This record gives sequence, structure tokens and C-alpha cells, in this order.
Amino acid sequence: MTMHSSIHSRARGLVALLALSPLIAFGASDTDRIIVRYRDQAAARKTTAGARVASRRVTDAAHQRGLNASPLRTDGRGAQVWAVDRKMTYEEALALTKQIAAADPEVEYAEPDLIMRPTLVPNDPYYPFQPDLHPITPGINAPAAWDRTSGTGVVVAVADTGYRPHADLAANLLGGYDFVSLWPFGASVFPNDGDGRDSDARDPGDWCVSDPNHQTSSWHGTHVAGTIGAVTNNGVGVAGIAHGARILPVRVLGMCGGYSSDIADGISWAAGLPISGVPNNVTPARVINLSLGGPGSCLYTYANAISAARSKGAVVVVSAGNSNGDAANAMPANCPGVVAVASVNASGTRSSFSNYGPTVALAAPGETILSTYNTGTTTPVGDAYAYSSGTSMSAPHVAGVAALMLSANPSLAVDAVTSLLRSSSRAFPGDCTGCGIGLVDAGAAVNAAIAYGAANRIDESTFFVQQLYFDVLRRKPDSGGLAFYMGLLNACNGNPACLASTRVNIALGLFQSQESQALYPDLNPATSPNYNDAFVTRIYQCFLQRNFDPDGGVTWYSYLNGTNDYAGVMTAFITSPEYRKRFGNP
Ligand SMILES: [Ca+2]
Ligand SMILES: [Ca+2]
Ligand SMILES: [Ca+2]
Repeated sequence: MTMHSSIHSRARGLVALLALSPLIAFGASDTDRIIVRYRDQAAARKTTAGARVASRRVTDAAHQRGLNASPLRTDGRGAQVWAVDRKMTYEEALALTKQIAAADPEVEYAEPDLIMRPTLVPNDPYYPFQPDLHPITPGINAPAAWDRTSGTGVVVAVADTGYRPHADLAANLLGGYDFVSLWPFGASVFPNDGDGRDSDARDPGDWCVSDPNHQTSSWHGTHVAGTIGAVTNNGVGVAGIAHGARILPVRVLGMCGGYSSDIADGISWAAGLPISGVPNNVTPARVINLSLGGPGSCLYTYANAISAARSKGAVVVVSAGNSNGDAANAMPANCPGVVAVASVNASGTRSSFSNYGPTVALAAPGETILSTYNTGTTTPVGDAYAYSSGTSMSAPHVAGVAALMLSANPSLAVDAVTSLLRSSSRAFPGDCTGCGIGLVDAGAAVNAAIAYGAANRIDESTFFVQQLYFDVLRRKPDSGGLAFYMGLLNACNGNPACLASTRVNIALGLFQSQESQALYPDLNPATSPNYNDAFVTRIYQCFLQRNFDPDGGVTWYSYLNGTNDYAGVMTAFITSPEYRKRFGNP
């Protein structure tokens, strides 16, 4: 298949920029200090005995939490600074100080003496021109994440036009591979490097004379790779989101696009799956970025490759497409199991070009994004930096954040990543209907990844209900809905049989709700020509994030036709090892 609209980027311009002074920001963390201030007229403290009683209240409160507290000094505002004998989390310190304040009416305020650290603000001279990374919405709040991780230990595959060995990128690149086939007979896509598949994934230029919209070389893969992993804090050029990660360039687009068969092979290989005739990938990617697409329903070729990549532990991030239409019609954004990303502009409203709809998982900045580039209009010439716009630019923001999350918590399962990307996302500051669940927030996502730990949180009621909303209704739970379902689960008082049946009832209720039918009209039994068929198709997509395999599809379809036991099928799905494996060890 030829993909004429294969590259999801638009207008661009070369830039020459001046350096500005760096921003300064701070991030909060754990502490082993608290601050307590008494009211200026605190009568009791005016006597030695009174002061001793007040101090005793502080040490007693600390003791109750297994801490020894000792006074250090009086600060510049007349408050006492206390030390405790071990680090407390922010939440723990907050609880201690609230207890101290509650126990003594003469306490004016008590609060954690939080440790501030300079948030890494890179010295790259063009960083001030990358508002997409800055803390202020709709920036992705990268500096807060950089306090915790820069992506070290994670490989991110960029399946694209290949790469240029740009001076502000090369140090973070792995070798990669070139999957663009050379055909001995007529083809609509040309490798332009003189051969077919080979181990040199460099981009020789992808200018396309036959396409009036895509005449000059795009250097698309180099731009996308720079957003994720430009060399950072090196005093040169731009900053990359996951600049501690390694970029695996997988060349799948040549002149005038790329064939889906080549792209799917690139996806599989990137995840570590064997591809005939190609050496095995010894650095499998945990994140695969696909800033490409074309119109149509998801091909089996893509669905199978993506499902296999997910099974190997790779998060697949895809641009939603630039057709200002429903992303349900854009492939591979519409394939099960991907994280489809829409674009917002500098105001946080949907970019005029961005696709939208329930297929979209979340949104990221995608307009005038500055990254690494080349000055050549056909063949490569020299390093440059350029602004580009498109959902092609949004997807690598999410891919970069996913890499930061996996670096901070390498045990995260694929859909723990996608779930936390959603739950930690920010509200849209502007009108972004159809942009998915929210705006990606790197700092919040990394904190959520660390807090997730090594457990499988699908066993927890709140996570389970929230995930049902993500999987079935493609949105965050409203407070009323969440409270209602949590009430049902809490009423079980921990009884396992009650919890199990209540979980099935909630899952089935949401799956068969009117809201669900509005998203998937074939799930409306009144109008669906074959409801059981649709039920099986959709339950696989919603709960296992893939299409049914032939054996499983036939089995469940036959079972439903014989029994109409929808609750039985739902029970099988949400208790299956495959469902559980999405969120951690089964
Ligand atoms: Ca080649
Ligand atoms: Ca090559
Ligand atoms: Ca740099």
C-alpha cells in the first residue's frame, strides 16, 4: 500500500535564533525537616514550662510516626525549624505537620520544610524557543520530569525516514536498520540509497517529484528523533525530551512514502521480533514512535505487528493524522492497542489540521515545534534546526514521556504506561473536543510511574474502575460515576466473591451502556445486525487491546449464540491472564 499522506508534518522553516538567559524553576521533594510557628501572642509559650509543653506536643506527634524530632533553630520569620531522624515523603511530612497544628491551638502554622532543587533547565541555546517542553500549559512540563529521570536505559524506536547524524543528535543514536525494500520492477516508493534493506538507516533524502505536496526532502525522521532525544545540556541547539534514552532509527519511509509491509516489519523488528533476512535487534525498543499514516481501516498487517510488539513490552505511539477528521479513519492511529496522539496549538486548543475523536488517546503540542533538521532540499547538505507542525510532532512528545516513565520505573507493563499517561494528563486550557483524555504532562506522568511501583494495580478498585472508563468509554471517570461504582465495590467489604461479581457487573454495565453504544454503534442491540459478533469484536478490542484471533473469535461467538451468557464472557475476559498482563505480572 502506498501512503501518499504518509508523513504527518506540515509547514516548516529554517531558523537562526539568538540565545536567551535560561529559565529557573524548582521542584519539591522529600524532607527530614518541619517548620512550626506559634502565634505572636502565644501565652503558654511565654513561660519555660509552657514552651516545654509545646515542644513535647511536637516530639510526641513525631514519636507516633516512629520519628525522633529535635529543634534546630528559629528561622527568619520567628518559626521553629525541627529535624526528624529520617526522610519523610511529602505526604508523610504533611500529615505530621497537620497533626501538630491540630493538637495545639497556639500553633499558627506547621508545614514540611520541603527540599527544593533546581529543576534541570538545559543550557541548550534554543531551549527558550521550545515552549512545547516548558511547564506552562500547553507545554509538557518536561523540567519536572527531568528532576527524576532523563530516560536512561530505555530505547525508543523512531520508525520514519531514517536519520541524519546531526551534531545535536548523533551521540544518542543507535545504528538501527533500513527496511525500505527495493523492487526490481515498478514501485511507487523508492529507497533512494541504491539498495533495498540494509544496515545503514541514514536518510538520503525523500524528495518526491511525483507528489506536488511533498517536493523537497522532509528530514522528518531527524526532526522526530530530535524531539525525543536531541543531545541536551550540551550548550548546543535544542533539548530533547528523553535525552538520556537511546534512539533506534528504523527507516521505513523512502521517497514518496513507505509500504505498510515494510513499516510493519520495522515495528516488529524494533520490538525485538525476528524478521527474515535481517539481523536480530539486540537493543529492543520499549517505545515505538510512528509519526506516519494513511487513510483506511486498520490493516491486519498493522494490527498483528502492533499486537506482537505490545506482547514484547513495547508501547506503540502513533500520530492521529492531519486530515481535520475522525482519527477512526486514519491508520495506524485506529489500530487496537496504540496510543494515538492529537495536536494542540500554543493556546492548548486543537490544531486546525489535527484528527480527533474517540480513537485519540491524548494530545500534545504539535505546532511550530523546533528540532534537528538538514539544510538540503533534496540530498543532505548541513545540520540545521527547523520548526515543523503536525501530529507527527505531537506523537514524539508522548513517546518521549513514555520513555521517561519507563526509565523511572522499568517494571511498568505496556498498559500501565498508557493508563498513567491518561490519568496524569492535564485538562485542556482551550477547546479541544475529540483530543482524547487530556494534555500530556511529563512531570505528573513520571511521578505516577514511580508511585505505581511493581504491583499489578488492576486488583485495586479505583484503578480498575478508572481503567474501565479508559478502555470502554475512552475518557476519565466523572466524579459521580466513580463514586457510584466505588460504592458498589466498597460495599463488598473485601469479600472476594462479591468483588469478583461486582467487577463483572460494572464492566458489563459500562460496555453495554448507551455511552458505549454511541461510541460503537454496532454494540446497540436494537440496530446491530449481528450483536453477538460485535460483542466479541469489541470486547477483544476494549479489554485486550487487539483484534480477536480466529480461534478465540469463533469460540466466544459460538458460546454467546448458544447461551447469551454475556456476563460469563465478560468474566472470562477480565479475569484472563492476558487482561491482567496489560498492567503488570499476571
Ligand atoms: Ca537501502
Ligand atoms: Ca540504507
Ligand atoms: Ca542540544
